[in-house]
Amino acid sequence: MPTVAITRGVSPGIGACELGFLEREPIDVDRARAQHAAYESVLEGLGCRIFRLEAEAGLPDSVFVEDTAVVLDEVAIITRPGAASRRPETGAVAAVLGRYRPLLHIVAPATLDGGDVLRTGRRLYVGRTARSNEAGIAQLRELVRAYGYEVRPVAVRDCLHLKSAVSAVSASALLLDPTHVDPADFGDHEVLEIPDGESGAANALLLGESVLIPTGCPATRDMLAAMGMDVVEVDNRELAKAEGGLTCCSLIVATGEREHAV
Ligand code: CIR
Repeated sequence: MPTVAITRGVSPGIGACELGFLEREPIDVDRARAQHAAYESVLEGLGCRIFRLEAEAGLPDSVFVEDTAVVLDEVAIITRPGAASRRPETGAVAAVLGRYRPLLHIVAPATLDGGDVLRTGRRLYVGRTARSNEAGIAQLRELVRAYGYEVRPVAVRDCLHLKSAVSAVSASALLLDPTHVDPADFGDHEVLEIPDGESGAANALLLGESVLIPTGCPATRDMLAAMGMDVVEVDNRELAKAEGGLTCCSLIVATGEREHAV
């Protein structure tokens, strides 16, 4: 199926990004841009058409487009990010997503970050984090109910987003860091715990039959490869200093043949 990956250029202001759990360290914008471009090339190589939004100097975190929307088969939900500085990011993303899906919106006082929403089939796991509040979870539940999706809140400990700690690596398997989420919350899935010391690998991006994981996680790579998965390593070290992972930098949209009128 034709697939679009919506991305956004790395802001020259990325050094002023929001941080939840990391100490601030300098980010080399040129290196971040080179790594981001390589990431886009990987997506392109795996069959995505890249729709790259312009970098925004005044929106330090705008490269992390995942947080601005939840894309489902039938609709897309434009979020209201938990960090106030990130709320102006949604407009440009909504303008593009509106071509492909009818849009629904999370509204105040609710907050929700797309990084807190993990979809498996017709179920949406939603992380309870500093970024996604109870009103956000409740609004999401109401918005998607008509489309047959069930929303399941999940506790997240000591990390930014749910998907920092658990992500899908196949239609049935989840890759998970048990220091941040409880494997029992995902009991009816095959749960693969990340090898010791490779916490960053818990944020993997499944694209078709391929799984993107960050470089520097050889035990995870070997574990997934031994299960027959096509594993692609992507160097994301510069944006990782801004607490961004591989899912964060794109919104993957299966487009079918039709586009909606804008
Ligand atoms: C933030 O704190 O919002 C950004 N510095 C990082 C966002 C990463 N996004 C994600 O995990 N989905």
